[in-house]
Amino acid sequence: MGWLWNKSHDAPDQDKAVNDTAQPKADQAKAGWWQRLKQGLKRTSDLLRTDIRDLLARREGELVDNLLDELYTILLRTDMGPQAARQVCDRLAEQYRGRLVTLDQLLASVKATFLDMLRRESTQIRMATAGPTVILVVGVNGSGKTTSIAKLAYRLQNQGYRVLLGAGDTFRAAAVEQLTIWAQRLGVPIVTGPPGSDPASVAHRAVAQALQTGADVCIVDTAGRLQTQVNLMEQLKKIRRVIQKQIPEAPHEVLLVLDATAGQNGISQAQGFSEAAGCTGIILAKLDGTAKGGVILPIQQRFQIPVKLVGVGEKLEDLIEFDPVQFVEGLFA
Ligand SMILES: Nc1nc2c(ncn2[C@@H]2O[C@H](COP(=O)(O)OP(=O)(O)OP(=O)(O)O)[C@@H](O)[C@H]2O)c(=O)[nH]1
Ligand SMILES: [Mg+2]
Repeated sequence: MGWLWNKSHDAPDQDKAVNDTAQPKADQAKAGWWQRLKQGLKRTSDLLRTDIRDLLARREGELVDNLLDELYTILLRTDMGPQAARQVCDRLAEQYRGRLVTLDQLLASVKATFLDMLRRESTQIRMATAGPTVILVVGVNGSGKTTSIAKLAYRLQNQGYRVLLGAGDTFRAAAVEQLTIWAQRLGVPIVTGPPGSDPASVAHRAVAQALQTGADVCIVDTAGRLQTQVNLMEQLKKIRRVIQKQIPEAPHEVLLVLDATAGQNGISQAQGFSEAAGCTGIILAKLDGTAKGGVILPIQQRFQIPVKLVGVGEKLEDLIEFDPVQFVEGLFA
């Protein structure tokens, strides 16, 4: 196994739009990446910045001790959960008890607490050292699996990998069609099966074709399901077994797609799912559709697996790697 997915960006040291065609490509990519993250987190950052600034303006001249209750309520609105919000307030109390605090000081303290809470793990996709890398994508209905697969395929393609898709959601005819359209747009091969056919058979044929054609990555879509649907969870296990028979160390990744707009309840549900399906990483989709970007904190606390990618829009470019430092910057940008 290797960790071949190199990071393609550094800190977003500047915020300005890139329009200079003479600027090196890497700088443009970096700025584009930062703009997308910032845009994706805009709803959350608007809430955080505006509400915290308003709080300080309204309560000007008051000691930090008197602001903490209201700050706690603001933080909760981003869905970061009581534990994280309390930690933020505790740190502020420790640092500034009995004193006044400026907006900059307060934001710096909040950011520092967030950073302490976010785990630093490898967000790189685990790639096979030889032969195709198989990535299975799972999650509840409508969480963003199929769209994330298209975006992931696009990302990998741009990194020079030859990608093949497996339409393992045979449950709905429209699902095969949806992935086929993406495959055509991306110009990548796709393996499909008739509606209602066994998804494990599609997965098998997809991996077989990847092996035969020398594809680098085979990404397999699956139908949405709940952890409580025992048959469907068994079906996932069968898909895994079939893949493993062809390539013993595969699937190299089982990515769980979570819908950021589903809030904390959705996250709790998905925890059991993740364990039952043997997930290895999380894609947090639809961050752009919510002011609840703080949900990343409870996700990191509850799941034993890393958030690897975040979805910040519906376009192919809108899937970016999760980087805690940049993420926290984006929350307050
Ligand atoms: N704004 C936004 N929309 C997204 C994102 N990811 C997915 N979507 C949208 O969410 C909807 C559901 O996405 P799908 O990819 O079809 O979800 P799915 O998990 O495959 O759904 P099922 O196959 O029905 O379980 C679509 O309208 C997507 O365009 C994202 O990061 N941002
Ligand atoms: Mg789908």
